Amino acid sequence: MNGLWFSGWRHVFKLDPDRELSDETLDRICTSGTDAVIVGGSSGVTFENIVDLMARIRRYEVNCALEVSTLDGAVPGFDGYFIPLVLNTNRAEWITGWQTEGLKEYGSFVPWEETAAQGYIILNAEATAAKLTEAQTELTEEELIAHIRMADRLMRLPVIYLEYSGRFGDMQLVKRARTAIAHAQLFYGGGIDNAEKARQAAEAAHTVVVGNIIYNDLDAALSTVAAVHEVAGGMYTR
Ligand code: 1GP
Repeated sequence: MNGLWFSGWRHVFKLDPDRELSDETLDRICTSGTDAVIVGGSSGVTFENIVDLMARIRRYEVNCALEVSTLDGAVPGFDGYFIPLVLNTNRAEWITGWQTEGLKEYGSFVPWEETAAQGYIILNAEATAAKLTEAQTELTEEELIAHIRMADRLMRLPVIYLEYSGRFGDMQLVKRARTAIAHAQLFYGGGIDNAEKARQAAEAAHTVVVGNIIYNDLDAALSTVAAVHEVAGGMYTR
């Protein structure tokens, strides 16, 4: 893989700082055997609710990263930081605009060794992130592959994130996207609500992100950990 701090991650739970999570649920998530917990969300994210959630996760040994998606959401104390760049939007502020604003303010404090850009390609028009960023979600396969090559070959982004948040995506398309990648680590997220979907996603992408189901059916969410690890054990050597 790429030798970066997240390169071994196959299964990730994504927790939304704007949603309630009991101590018991958090305990089961953090001790589930997942490779990491990512804190991130598309709305209602504040410095305070990120700090609160981070402090609770920090009681556990699990890797914990923050997806920084707002200017005041850069909270110190995580193991790693992801900076999303939305690639399939015409709104420049979501590609490099807000990110540059953030660097104007916090650029001297960024822990660069533990910070990585994510090239987001949002493919579900109903996702909050798609609406917020006015993402062009209806991509043909040819257009998707062009975005992949832009991210992977030209921009050399370490992560490409195919985001279907809220809906299970087209795994054949995800697989074809993966085969077009030479360097980046492919994250897939969206609509994984059982072990079978987790298994399919693990066969298609390098890293599988499970979010919403944590809040609706914890046992189903927990079942995705073993499903991904069964598929992913030694599958990718790059
Ligand atoms: C959201 O990709 C993640 O950013 C996971 O999606 O919430 O649909 O599981 P779900």
